[in-house]
This record gives sequence, structure tokens and C-alpha cells, in this order.
Amino acid sequence: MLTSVPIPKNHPRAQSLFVREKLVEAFRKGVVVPEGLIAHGRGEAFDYILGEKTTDFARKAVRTAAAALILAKKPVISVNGNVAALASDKVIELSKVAGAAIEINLFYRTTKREVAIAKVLRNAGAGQILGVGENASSRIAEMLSERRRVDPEGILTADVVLVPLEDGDRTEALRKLGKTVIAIDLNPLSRTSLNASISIVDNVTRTLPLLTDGVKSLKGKKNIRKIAEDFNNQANLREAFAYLAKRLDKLSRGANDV
Ligand code: PTJ
Repeated sequence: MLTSVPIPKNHPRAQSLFVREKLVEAFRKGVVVPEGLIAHGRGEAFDYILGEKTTDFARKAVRTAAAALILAKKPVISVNGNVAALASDKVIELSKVAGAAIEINLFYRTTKREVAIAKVLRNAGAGQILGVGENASSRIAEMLSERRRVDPEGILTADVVLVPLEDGDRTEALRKLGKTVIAIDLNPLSRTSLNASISIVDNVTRTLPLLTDGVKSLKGKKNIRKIAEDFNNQANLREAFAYLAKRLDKLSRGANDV
């Protein structure tokens, strides 16, 4: 515990405070950047409005994402500082079940951080980790940020890329390259959500286990391609906006359990 004041276990927001502590600890270790703490706060705000639960439209996107991962020839899970701090174990489980590679890809890229994040992943049980140091030797020409540096064994040649929790420029660039991009982002208005092929508007910590279960239960089924083809991301995002508007409307009229 890093705070001088311990968090009481019966605090009504204890779980949320523990998660914050986890991120602060990862920040002190150089895994998470200060901007990552800001991003977490933004995520928390959207999660509040969503009701801190996985909605039906998020479940629909998860099922589609599971189908896309099964159909993929070369799926890759992209990991940044926040994801490593919040969900390394969950990323590894999904990578095993979906046969997906794990690649570290950072907006605020330094070799020191790549190594620190690789250590967190290894401690959680990861095998091969792509995108570290000289291995991120390829460049995505369409991009200007440090995220353009990718591993030729990973994101560069992947057909499906899972991008949990990130900024939007890479999603657009990867789509232009013809890749299927699965985003997990609590903000349905973000450029990532608006531009992804499949946008899961939910918390990464809830989504990743659901995605792992989804891949397990769909594997070997006949209708996988149909699930992927029937999905309309823009329609699903509109459901997210309608849900948020309806929930706030009910709350504004005095409902306390919506
Ligand atoms: O580790 P790096 O260097 O790659 O940097 C990572 C951050 C997150 C700092 C970088 O990608 C960034 O600046 O991201 P943004 O533009 O702040 O976007 C992060 C998005 O993730 C926002 O839309 C948040 O609402 C969302 N978000 C935050 N926490 C969660 C989340 N989405 C899902 N689950 C969360 N737990």
C-alpha cells in the first residue's frame, strides 16, 4: 500500500480506490506515465455514467470481437502502460486462448518503459513479447507519433489488432492499412471508438475476461463468420449513445437504480 492513509475495506468506493493505487504504484515504477493517470480519470468518469457494468451493446461487441479473433490469421494484442498495470494477467490469458501475440506499443515510448512493461508482463507469465527495443524496427508511414514504431513480427503484419485503451491516431492508421481494429475504450466519443472496426465501450478489466470466455465458447462453432459479418459498429455505437442519454434522463427524473 503506497498511501500513508490505508483504504478502509468497507469504503463504498474501495475497489475503485484500490485500482487507483495500482496505477499510482505502476506510475512510480515507470510503467504508467502521468498522462496515463489522467486517462484513467477520464475512463472512471465514463464508467460512472455507464453504471460501472458491462452493457448489452458492449456484450454484442465482445462477441463479435471474439469471432474476429478466432477468424484471424495473425491476431496481436497491443499493450501500453495502463493495460500492463491494470490487466497483465488478463491479457496473457486472452493471448493464450486466442493464439494472439502480445506487442508493447507506447505513445510515450522510451526503452526504459518498454523494458519495465515487459518485466510486468513476464512476471505475470507472458512468453514472447514483441515490440521491445530494436525489435520495433518497422514504421507505419501514416503516423507521426512514437506509436508508428512496430514489430515486423507483430502489428505490422497482423490482420486483427486489439487495442485496449489508447489514443486515436493509430486506430485510423491501422484501418487505412486494411487491418481489423478491436478497441476497448470507455469513451464512445473517442477517435479510437469512432474509428475502430469493433468498438467495445467498457472497462478493460471487465472486457478482457469476457473476451477470453467468448473465444472459448465460440471456438469450433459454425456461425462465427456470420457473427462477424452481421455486426454494425456504427449502429452499436449509436446504441451506446442512446443508453447513456436514457440513463441520464432517468436519473434526472429521480430514479436511483437504473
Ligand atoms: O502507455 P502509453 O505511453 O502508450 O500511454 C497510454 C495513454 C493511455 C496515456 C495514451 O494512450 C493516451 O494518452 O490515451 P488517451 O488519449 O488519454 O485515451 C485513453 C482512453 O482510454 C480514454 O478514452 C479513456 O476514457 C479510456 N480509458 C481509460 N481507462 C480505461 C479506458 N477504457 C477502458 N478501460 C479503462 N480502464
